[in-house]
Amino acid sequence: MRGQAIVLAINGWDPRGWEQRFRALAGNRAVHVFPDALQAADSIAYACAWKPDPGALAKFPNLKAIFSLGAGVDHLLRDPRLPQAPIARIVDPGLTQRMTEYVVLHVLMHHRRVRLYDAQQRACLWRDHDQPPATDVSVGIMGLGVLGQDAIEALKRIGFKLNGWSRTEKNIDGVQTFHGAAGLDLFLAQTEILVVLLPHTPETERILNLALLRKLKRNGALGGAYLINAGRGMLQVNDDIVAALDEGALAGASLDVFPIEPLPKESPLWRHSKITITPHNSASSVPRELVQNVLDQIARFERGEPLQNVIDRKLGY
Ligand code: NDP
Ligand code: OXD
Repeated sequence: MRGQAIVLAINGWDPRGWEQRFRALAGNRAVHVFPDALQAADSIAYACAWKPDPGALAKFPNLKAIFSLGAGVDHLLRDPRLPQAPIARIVDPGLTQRMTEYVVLHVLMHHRRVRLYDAQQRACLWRDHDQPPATDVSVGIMGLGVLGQDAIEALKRIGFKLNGWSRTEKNIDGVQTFHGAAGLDLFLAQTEILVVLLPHTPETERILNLALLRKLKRNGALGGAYLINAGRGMLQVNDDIVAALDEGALAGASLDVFPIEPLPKESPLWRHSKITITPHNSASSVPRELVQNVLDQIARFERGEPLQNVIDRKLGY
C-alpha cells in the first residue's frame, strides 16, 4: 500500500537536491513537487515547504501537517490562506552547529579586529592595536531559543561576558538574562557585540533601528559596538544601520539576512567599509541532513505520537 503523499513547495532554494533526497528516503510514499503535485492534490497529506507561493498549500484539501524546511516559519505565516494544519519547524544538530560556527566566527572577527587588519594588509601596514581579552568584552544575544542557547555555550567557553534577552524569563548558567520590553534597555546598555537570533514576528519587525542601536555600549573594552544579525532581515532597518555606522553608534556589522533577498545590487550595504555581508547562509538547510529529520517526524505522527517543534501560530514562532 502507498503511504500518504508529500508535496515539496520550495522557492528561493534549488529544489532538486530536496526532491532527490526525499524520493531516495521516502520508501513507498509518493513525493510530488509543486505545482505538478496539483494533479494528485487529494492524496497529499504532508507539505514540506520553504517560501511557498501564497495560497499554494491551500490547494491541498487533505493536509495533515506542514513542515518548514528551515528553523524559521515566517515564510509560511505570511500566507493568509495557509491551511490550519500544525506547523513543525526544523530543529537539527547540524543546522544548530552551523549557526554557532557563524556566531563564533563573527564575534571573534569583531573582537580580534579582523577587518582592520585586512585593511592594513592591503596598505602593507604593520601596526598592532590594543587587544582586550574576551573576559572583558560583553556579548549580548537577542533570542535565547535553540540557536541562541547553543551559541552561548560556545562563546562561554571562549570567556566572553554574556547577556541574553528573550520574550519570557530565562535562567541560564553564566548568563545575565533580561526579558521583555522592560529588560531591553538594560540588556543593550551592557552589550558591546549584539548577536541577533530572533524570529521575524509582528513584535520583532524593524526592532534593529537607530534608536535601539544607539543604546548599545560603546565605551566598553572594545571601544565600540558591533551588530551581528543572523535572525531575519525584516528585523533590521537598513538605512538605520548605515546611519548608526556613520555616526559611530556602531563600529561594525555582520549581516546575513536582509529585508529583500537577494540584497539588491544597488544597496549601499554592499559597499560600506564597516559591513560584512553573507548571503543568508549562516545556517543553511541541507537536504542530506534534514530530509530524514522530516521523515522521522512523519513516521512519529503516523504512529500517533505528537509532532516535535510545533510552532505557536499566535506568537509567530
Ligand atoms: P526559537 O524559537 O528556538 O527561539 C526564538 C527566541 O526568540 C526565543 O528565545 C524567544 O523568546 C525569542 N523571541 C521571540 N519573540 C521575541 C520577542 N518579541 N521579544 C524577545 N524575544 C523574543 O528559534 P531558533 O533559536 O531555532 O531560531 C531563531 C531564528 O533564527 C529563526 O526564527 C530564524 O528566523 C533564524 N534563523 C536564521 C538562519 C539563517 O541562516 N540566517 C538559519 C536558522 C534560523 P522565548 O524563549 O521567551 O520564547
Ligand atoms: C532558517 C533559515 O530559518 O535558513 O532555517 O533562514
